[in-house]
Amino acid sequence: MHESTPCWNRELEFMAPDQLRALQSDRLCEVVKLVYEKVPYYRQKLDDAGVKPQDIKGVDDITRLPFTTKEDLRKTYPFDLFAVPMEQVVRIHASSGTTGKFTVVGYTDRDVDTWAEVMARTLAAGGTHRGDLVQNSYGYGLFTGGLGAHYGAERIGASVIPTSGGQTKRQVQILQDFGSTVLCCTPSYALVIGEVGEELGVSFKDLPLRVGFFGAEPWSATMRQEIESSLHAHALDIYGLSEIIGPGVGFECLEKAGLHINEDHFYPEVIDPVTGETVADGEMGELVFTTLTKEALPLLRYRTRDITRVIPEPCGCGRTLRRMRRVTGRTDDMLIIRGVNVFPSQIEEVLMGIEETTPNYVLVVDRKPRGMDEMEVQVEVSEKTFSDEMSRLETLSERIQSEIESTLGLRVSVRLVEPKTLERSMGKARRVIDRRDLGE
Ligand code: DLL
Repeated sequence: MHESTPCWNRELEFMAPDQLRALQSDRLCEVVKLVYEKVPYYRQKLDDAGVKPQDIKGVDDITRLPFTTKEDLRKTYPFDLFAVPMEQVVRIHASSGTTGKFTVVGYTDRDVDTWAEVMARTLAAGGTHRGDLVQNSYGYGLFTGGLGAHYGAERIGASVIPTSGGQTKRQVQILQDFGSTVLCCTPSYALVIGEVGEELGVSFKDLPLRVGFFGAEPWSATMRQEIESSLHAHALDIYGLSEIIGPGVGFECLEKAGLHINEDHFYPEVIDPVTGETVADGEMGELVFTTLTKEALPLLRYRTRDITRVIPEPCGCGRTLRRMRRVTGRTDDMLIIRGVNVFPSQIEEVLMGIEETTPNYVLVVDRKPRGMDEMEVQVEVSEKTFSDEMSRLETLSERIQSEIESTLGLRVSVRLVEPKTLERSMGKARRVIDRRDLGE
């Protein structure tokens, strides 16, 4: 069965676990040496932690290394964590985040090559091959989505259509006229494409589109069903972050049962975000990565702030690369409303379970004059529901309110809005509007 699993690099994706661990150990020793010798900031950090490169003999010693955080990237802004001179940097990307400065990342020739390799694995795992038409609607630019998917598809030898995000009608026209077989974009934009296509009378089931690679923001299992039934194609989750390389850190295979981590290049750990201790195998926590092969921006134990768990059981596809569960939230996405911890994804789950609503919602958080925090859930209802009687809409809004209350233990107000009134995004969707002035 495994011989028939579509894949890009059989040798590395199906490597015996002990061999993989030996490779990771060798590479870890190299990277610690590299940052100690080439990056003064890291040398200082390791000296402060009392660790010398020769103390690290393999991945079992990794917990002796200090963490790297977004704060370290800020302090070294823009280039001071680079381990090579600018003459060897062939590309720079940056992500803006919600607060503060850009996070700037650099790549050598070999880093770009590694990136194409891990993205080729990602796309091949969903069956992409030479001859496929890959419509790449991730944004091209400082964001890593566009060029990351682009190089991966080219590495496979597929034909890339670099549409970038936006101009949705044109996206639908290209999908139809060119007969794109593969689509890459954020899951929220996939829904927008489906919605606009439907308005234009496109019958997706008659199009050759086979599979989509969706990531860059959290989404749920229910959202997968929505996308698959709208676009009539497989919807696979892909994960990554600029600091580590961009997209290509983790990818789903057609089993759709969690994301394989390209762990020969990015060594994963899951920690308790409060204590920093490693959690037991399979427990939820904050994902941490050490880059094992990066040259321009090698990072030790980088705290992603993404919450997930490692799935220790082997996957039905036969790959030995361990899997992680889909990322449902970030430690810093967590809203604290009247003392209750709320992740937007929990509200999304509730909304997705209610048939009369659509996947378009926004959470507006505000602080009342007396200092009480309030959250309003604005959600679009379906056309059919919207034309219902007022009283039925009221019942629906009460039902949503009570389901959220029983799931989260938090009373929120619910505002049902007309279909297609909430802002659509062509990249990462903005789900939370926090009007509280909480300072920095
Ligand atoms: O979003 C890279 C990427 C591009 C991934 C295209 C997948 C597809 P950044 O802009 O640096 O990089 O944002 C990274 O986005 O730490 C997560 O919080 C979130 N994220 C990325 N992929 C997923 C996903 C790109 N599949 C941050 N599920 C990460 C949930 C995701 N969150």
